[in-house]
Amino acid sequence: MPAIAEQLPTQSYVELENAYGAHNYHPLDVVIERAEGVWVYDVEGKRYLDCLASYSAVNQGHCHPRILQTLVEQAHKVTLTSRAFRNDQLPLLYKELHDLTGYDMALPMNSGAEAVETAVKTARKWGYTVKGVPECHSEIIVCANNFHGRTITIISFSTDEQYRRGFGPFTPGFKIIPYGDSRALIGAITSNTCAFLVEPIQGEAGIIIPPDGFLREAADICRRNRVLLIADEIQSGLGRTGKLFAYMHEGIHPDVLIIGKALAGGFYPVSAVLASKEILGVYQPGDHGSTFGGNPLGCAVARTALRVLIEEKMVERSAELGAYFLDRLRTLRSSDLREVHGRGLWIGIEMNSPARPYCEALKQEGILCKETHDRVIRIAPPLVITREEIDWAFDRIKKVIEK
Ligand code: IF1
Repeated sequence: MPAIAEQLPTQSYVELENAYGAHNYHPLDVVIERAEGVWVYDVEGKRYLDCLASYSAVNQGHCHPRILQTLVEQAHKVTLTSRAFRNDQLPLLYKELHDLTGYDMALPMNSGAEAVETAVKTARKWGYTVKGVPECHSEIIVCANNFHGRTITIISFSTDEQYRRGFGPFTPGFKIIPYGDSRALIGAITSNTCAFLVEPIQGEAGIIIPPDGFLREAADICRRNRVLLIADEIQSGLGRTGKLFAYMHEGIHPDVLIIGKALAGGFYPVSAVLASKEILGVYQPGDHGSTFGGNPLGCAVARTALRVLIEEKMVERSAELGAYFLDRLRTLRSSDLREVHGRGLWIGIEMNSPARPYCEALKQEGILCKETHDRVIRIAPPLVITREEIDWAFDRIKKVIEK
């Protein structure tokens, strides 16, 4: 194995990966060795502007120095206590999350999928113990084209055949309605409905923004029917759309909020479910847990990642620079270009043909981005991107799209 700093050529890493790793991904052939802010560097020394930001997990920019310092300092002190004992970071993270979001309580986990699972468990238990749904009859409503993660329960309510094929049997108890359709939501609710789980903007589906007012109507419908509104803001949250959370564009307050990804600035997997005392109060000691959830290293990192996001005005940057980027991208002209849409620094360039060749061409130009749902080039750089870097990116995107 090569020592650090003595690199193999790209192709050697690709071959190793193909030989010894499961092929559950088809990544671009760029082997990243280090990164800083919006820039990543490959093993050949080539520099790229990162327009994916690890699916919004590095909103604060790669290797943010303040978060890095916290990671190192906390790693020298204590990293893991398990929840059998208390640690001095988790209570502070709880309080800071409360102060930042207004939610009473939080339940910490690690990956996004675990937090979604936790929200589903919470909604079911709330349904049985508070709402009075007969045991094992819980129903949860979700949307078509959702993406909430990869566990068996979560793929049980996916509408993407590839995510489900070969993985059954599935978890029952979910109903699927079209995204953005409040009449369908009303129609799907029964006395056994515990929750409506929704992405305020659908990421994987192609950065799909629902019709204006949909979330407000959904919140209203849920409240009138005693159904919990659960917002999955794992990807849309923490500044990506130009607000702290995407639900804020509609002035609502979901009953349950799921966060992850940028919560720890890309240094560490930290996720959480936030809700009121009435809702998270359903848990008794022993009901649910995780070895790593709430560990002091993750909590310390998350505390600084949140502080950096707020103090360095990244949410405001996302709103302002996202609008600027979107305006510029809307001037693109090509017969293959269908539509440019987005909110904050989360922009989809929808083509009439597969987006993958465009992503390959952009890589040649020094921009890394990832297609989604075949025909959408998604642009989601770290929120620390500057106007000059957007101009730099735009020139290259223009060259590739208008070629
Ligand atoms: C992969 C997509 C993005 C998410 C929302 C929960 C999760 C995710 C709204 C689960 C995760 C990731 C997973 C990653 C690719 C990526 C993705 F294209 F698949 F949909 F971001 F757009 N809710 N999204 O977006 O969080 O368990 O992964 O921490 O390769 O599966 P996780």
